Formats: sequence, structure tokens, C-alpha cells
Amino acid sequence: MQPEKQPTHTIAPKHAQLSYAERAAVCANSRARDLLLLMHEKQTNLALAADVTTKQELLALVDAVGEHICMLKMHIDIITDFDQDLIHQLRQRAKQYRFLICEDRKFADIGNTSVLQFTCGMYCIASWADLVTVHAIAGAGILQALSPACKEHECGMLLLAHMSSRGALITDAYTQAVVAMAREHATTVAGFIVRDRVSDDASYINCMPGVHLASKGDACGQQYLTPECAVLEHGADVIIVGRGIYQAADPAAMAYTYRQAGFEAYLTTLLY
Ligand code: 5BU
Repeated sequence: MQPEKQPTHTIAPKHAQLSYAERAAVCANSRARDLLLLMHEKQTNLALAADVTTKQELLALVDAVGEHICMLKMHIDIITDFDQDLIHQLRQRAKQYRFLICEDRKFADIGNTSVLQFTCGMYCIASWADLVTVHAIAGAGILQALSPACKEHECGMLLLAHMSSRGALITDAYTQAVVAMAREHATTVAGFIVRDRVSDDASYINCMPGVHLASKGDACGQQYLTPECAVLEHGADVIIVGRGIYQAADPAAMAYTYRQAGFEAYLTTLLY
């Protein structure tokens, strides 16, 4: 199944932009380039937040929605029966369905510890993740330490510029400081986790969690935007959807719905 190619939106996007393919050509980070090209060719800007807790559920979910996504976002430490075979199977599926794997580890410690968390331990994230999320809260040292490690393992960093949860303590000044830090590590930063597009630099990918078609939020502070609103009003390049898809009666059909909504909104941004 392919999504409709013609945009149907009448809302003018807040951020006119280049196409994914044009942006891929200017990316300094190779994972950002891979992701933009994949989004262009596969015609999807949908990422799945696969917050299920067993190997079987995770692989079944990936088989159901793999054809619709550009990125699988994981929390590997919530899997109760993790083993190396899971990583092997996920990498196989990443190739089969063509998507990147992001470990949403949110590294936030001092640089030395973050590198150990990235490269060591039972999950050995560096050996399989295409992208990892990173808090810049610890200061420049975390990026100075993680950047060479990411380069060595061909992994891109997504820096948290915002959070989607109500009452998040991130201020505008903090966000701007994160964007400035990214510029110092252009070859290893693939983009940002955002609530509002933070940079008009075409080489960074703005990834937006907190997207749901039918809900405004949850009981723990999560806040949702619709795919259209995320892309057209808040400048998302990638929409990240978890419960909206994996809690649906038919996750594959729902993933297709989100894929269409997200990609049509993207096509609308190209008209302006
Ligand atoms: P949901 O089920 O669509 O609410 O899941 C959202 C996912 O995105 C979940 O894995 C969170 O850990 C992740 N997330 C988020 O919701 N908000 C943020 O600011 C960041 C990550 Br950073």
C-alpha cells in the first residue's frame, strides 16, 4: 500500500522547506542523510515508538508496521526477555523493511559515563543503534565524549531541545544553548527531539514525539498533537507515535493512517 501523493491540506505550514531529498544532499551527518533519503524514497515520515515489553510483542509489532515507518524508536531496557538474538532480528528487519533504529536512551550523565553506557553493558547500544537520544544538560563534555564514540560506531545523535510532557523544565535559553552545541558537532548530530522546530538549518532532522490522532494527552503529563498540527504548525520532520499505533485494534492499519497523515502534511510544506 502506498500513501496518497497529493496533499489535501488547506492550512498553510509555518515552516516552508526543502524536500527530504534536497536536504539529504546538505547533511553533514551520515545517519541524517540516510534517514532523509529513506523518508523520500519510502514516502514516510512516521516513526514508531515501540514501547512494548517482550521480544515477541516487539517483533510482531515491527512485522505489522515495518513497511510504513522510517524509524523504529526503542527503549531497549524495558524488554523483559532481552537477548542478543533480539538485536539480530531487529537489524534483519531494519534491512528488510528499510528503517533506522533509534535507541531512546536519553544519555544525560557526564561524558565519561555516557560513553560507557553507550558502548558497554549488556545492551551494547553502540553496536546496533543508528541513532541515540542525548540530553545536553551535563554541558559540552557529554557531546565532546559521545561525539567521537558515535563517529566510530556510525551512530547519529538526536539532542533533546524540548520535551513533550507538561511542565518540562526546559527553557528557551536552554533550547538555544542545545542548538548552539549541536553546531560544534555537525558531523555527529543528526537532529533534535522537539516540540517546535528549533533550527531552520536543513541538515538537522526535527523529530517530534507526543503525536496522537484521537487523544490530547495521558494521565502522566504526556501532551499530544495531531500529525497535521505537528508537521504544519510545529515544524516536525518526523512524527513519533507510540500508543496511538500499538494500542490500536489493528496497528498496521493505524500505522498506515498516521503515515498518510504525516506524509501529506509534509507534501503540503513543499507547496509554499
Ligand atoms: P506515546 O505512547 O506516543 O505517548 O509514546 C511517546 C514516546 O516518545 C515514548 O517512547 C517516550 O519515551 C518518547 N518521548 C516523549 O514522549 N516525549 C519526549 O519529550 C521524549 C520522548 Br524526549
